Amino acid sequence: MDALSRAVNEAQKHPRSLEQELSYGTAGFRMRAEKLDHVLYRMGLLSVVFSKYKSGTTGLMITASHNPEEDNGVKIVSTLGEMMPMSWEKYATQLVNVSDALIADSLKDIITTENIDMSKPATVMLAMDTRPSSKALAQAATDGIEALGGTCKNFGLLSTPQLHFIVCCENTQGQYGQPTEEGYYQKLSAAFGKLNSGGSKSKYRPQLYLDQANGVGALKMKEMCKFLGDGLEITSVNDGSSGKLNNQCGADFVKLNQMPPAGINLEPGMRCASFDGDADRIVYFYKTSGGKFCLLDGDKIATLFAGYLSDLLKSSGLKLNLGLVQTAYANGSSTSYITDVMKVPVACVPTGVKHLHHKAEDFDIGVYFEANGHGTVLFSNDAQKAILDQSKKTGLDEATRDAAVKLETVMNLINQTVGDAISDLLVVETILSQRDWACEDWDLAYTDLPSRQLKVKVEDRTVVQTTDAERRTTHPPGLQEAVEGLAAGYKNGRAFVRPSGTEDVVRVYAEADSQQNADQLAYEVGVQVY
Ligand code: 16G
Ligand code: ZN
Repeated sequence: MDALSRAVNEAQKHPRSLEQELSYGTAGFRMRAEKLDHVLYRMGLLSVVFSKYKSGTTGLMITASHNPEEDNGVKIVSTLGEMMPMSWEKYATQLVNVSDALIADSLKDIITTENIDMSKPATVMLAMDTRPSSKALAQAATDGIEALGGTCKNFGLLSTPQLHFIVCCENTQGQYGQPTEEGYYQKLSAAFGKLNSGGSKSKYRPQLYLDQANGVGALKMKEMCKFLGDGLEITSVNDGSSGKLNNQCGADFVKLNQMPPAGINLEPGMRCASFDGDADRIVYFYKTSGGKFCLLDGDKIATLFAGYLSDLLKSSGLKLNLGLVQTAYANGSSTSYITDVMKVPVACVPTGVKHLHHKAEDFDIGVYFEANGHGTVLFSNDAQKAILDQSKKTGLDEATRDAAVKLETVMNLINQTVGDAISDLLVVETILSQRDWACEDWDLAYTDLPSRQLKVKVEDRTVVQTTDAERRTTHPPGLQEAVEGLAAGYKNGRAFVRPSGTEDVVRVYAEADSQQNADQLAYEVGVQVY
């Protein structure tokens, strides 16, 4: 039997019972876990075809990130650890929606259009988060991979960024690191150790309270700590031993509710952070001596990173352009601060990591972050080479060389394949330590404008269409004018409306000079959508 017939045959074990049309969205397919069996089988098939197309090992991650424990999802990872290209999303959508009998036709269509040599070998690396449904879904994916003759390397539980990292290492012959979980800990911990070799501090304390969303990040951070030695003392909260995944905890909960997660009795002087369910997002928070809860979100992390890298660039004598990428959700104060004070170019793109990542590639050093805490830094090939050359150059004065070596080491601490909560945590801690800052010092850069997010349930979210990196609507008629009119009524008022890429809702964002005004503006805009 040829591979395509086997793919159809094996599909009997994973029949499509769902009539609903699904689409490969911002973060792959994501929904209630019980609906996903045939989706995973078919994404197993696609990841093999994609591996043959790329002539390299691809990845398949089973997770629904910050969604409730009952959900699950799947994303395909490309050979350098980046997301599957957008041009392939239509194939994923098509393959998932055809009837069981038409699977071979759908695959043939992709193979012909992309001119794929099916005799090439294919390997897919598979990993999953801690959801109870993940294991069975991994079996469905494995069946799909094997039906098309691919080799499945199942890594079991990994954080999403760990899988991206390992796929990248595998396809770059170890240049990026060793393609194993241990290789990940080794690379990051070695860089962290070099950058944090002690010295007395007056404000920075190497103690962190870490809310791990009861997810896979808890297991992986525990492993990482074994490699870090006693450089950083972490108090684990929501480590999965009793609570439910993402329930009253995690980065998304903290960001949306602007309050500490369950399990942390927040007191002034404590530095805290929250991961999301698959450890690709992180936010920090603390309480002022006056008792106010303060969030240090993705925007604050981005400015911390960019400020540090920009200083190192200056001291190292390297002429590389540094830029920052945000989305419409970035707080207006952060954008003004980056532009007016840091004088760093800033770009705005639509929501979703693939858009940010892509835009960040326009810079020698591109820092990208979503306000929700997903982000990383990309160094172009030329930038990497320039940094390595400079750190090895003889005849430089000590301060210049030291800055170049630091840049090189920070580069090794960053998971450039995708936003990574563990890597980002280690970078934040390194910068705070080197600057000898407490959270209050970090937070001084700018003051966030109060903001509010709402979701509105509508019959058909696709009615709302946007332009200008989702900052303006083009449809339905009149909505944009109404939103602008409402925002103009508030000092520093800004609002936008966009259809969610992951849920059947329309999202509203508003900011203004006071919390009350931001709430009011969000409500008024929400009424327009409803
Ligand atoms: C996904 C995206 C995240 C984005 C969020 C928006 C990836 C890996 N993740 O979680 O970046 O912020 O969706 O969701 O791209 P929304 O479209 O429902 O607002
Ligand atoms: Zn996530």
